[in-house]
Amino acid sequence: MSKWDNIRSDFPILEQRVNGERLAYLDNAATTQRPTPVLNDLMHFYQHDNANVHRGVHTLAVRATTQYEEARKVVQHFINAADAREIIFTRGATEGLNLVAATYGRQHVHAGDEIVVSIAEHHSNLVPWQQLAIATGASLKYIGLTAAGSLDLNSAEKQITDRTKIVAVTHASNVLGTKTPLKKLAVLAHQHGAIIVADGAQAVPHFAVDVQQLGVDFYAFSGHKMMSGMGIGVLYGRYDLLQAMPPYQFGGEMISTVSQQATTFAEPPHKFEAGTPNVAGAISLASAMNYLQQLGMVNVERHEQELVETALPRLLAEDYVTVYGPHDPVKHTGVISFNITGLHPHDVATALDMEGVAIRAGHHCAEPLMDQLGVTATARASFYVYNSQQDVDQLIDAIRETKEFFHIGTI
Ligand code: C6P
Repeated sequence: MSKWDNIRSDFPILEQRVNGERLAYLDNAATTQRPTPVLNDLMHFYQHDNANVHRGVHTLAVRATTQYEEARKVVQHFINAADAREIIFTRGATEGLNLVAATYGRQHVHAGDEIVVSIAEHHSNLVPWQQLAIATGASLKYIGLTAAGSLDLNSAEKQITDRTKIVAVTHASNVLGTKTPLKKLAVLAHQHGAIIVADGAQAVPHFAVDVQQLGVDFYAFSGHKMMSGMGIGVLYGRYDLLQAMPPYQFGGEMISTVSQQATTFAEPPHKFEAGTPNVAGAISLASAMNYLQQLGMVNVERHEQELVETALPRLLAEDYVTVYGPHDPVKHTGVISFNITGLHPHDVATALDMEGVAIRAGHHCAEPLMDQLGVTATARASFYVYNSQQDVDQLIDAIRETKEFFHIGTI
């Protein structure tokens, strides 16, 4: 047994049996589970320190404010931002991406301009740009994929032009399990005078991300996909860009002065954090990041890689299984999408659930990508730190049992 197998005991939720079976939780791309240290930190905040932030001078208010701002610094170091003021707490990746579209986008994108996304985008990094294009008269262009499902740099070179104002791409696909060559795209975008916005929802939880080294202008991700409480996320933005942007929402916390007819706004990040923030969420995110740092992000990536190295060939060996995305485990993150011939993915997910295996089925909020793949939906298994080879075995066994049950290939 390796130290990775012991990690499972940090996650109380995984102790339960589902439909009488050991729980193999393989829906981590949708949301992850929380370890005891994160649950304890959440409980501790509500039992000892709960108060609103940036408002009160009483002891609890000072404690809550200190912890909230300390959490911002933990996030800053986790993604190597140059300054804690570049970290905006949001509800999640979705809100961060909407924020950029509604502020920077509205300010800089005009009729005749171009916004470039990839065909592999989650709706959260597509619909805000599509709606911005509709509202401004800009055009929305798509970077295509290679045959193996990776982002096609040749296509990017064609699509990004001097008319491009914003390039918005995912750092890692929630369907194909591919990583985007973000650094190269950032160089390309900047050569054409565009900014680059990255969706890191499936990246930051799984491998080391350094926003300065990547050269991105904005980078959004969600805490719940990396073991924090729900409803907390992060938007990283280059400070000079944040300073020049209009606010996203208006209200308490984000102002400097307010008179009857006019308001001046606070400096970033508070300019973008109107209203009472998710203080407990931010604290739990810092706690989850500390937990991940103790494991080491290089080790987290390697652990998931090892699981994919066994799971992927075993899935490919089943001739009634179609795997989407690269067939080379080295090119894969811990996300594997597949279908079973003759079965709807929802039936696959239901059948696997009977064996205690939790996977997701559906279009994964990536309908244009589904169209490109020629399917309406896929099944998807996604790994995280607490998964083990036992989960891989349980997945493969459950798929084989599903095949037997539905007489796949024998009718
Ligand atoms: N993908 C999935 O099962 P939020 O909902 O804001 O936390 O994250 C949105 C999001 C943005 N980008 C990518 C690449 C994502 O995968 C997600 C969330 C989940 O694939 C739920 S649809």
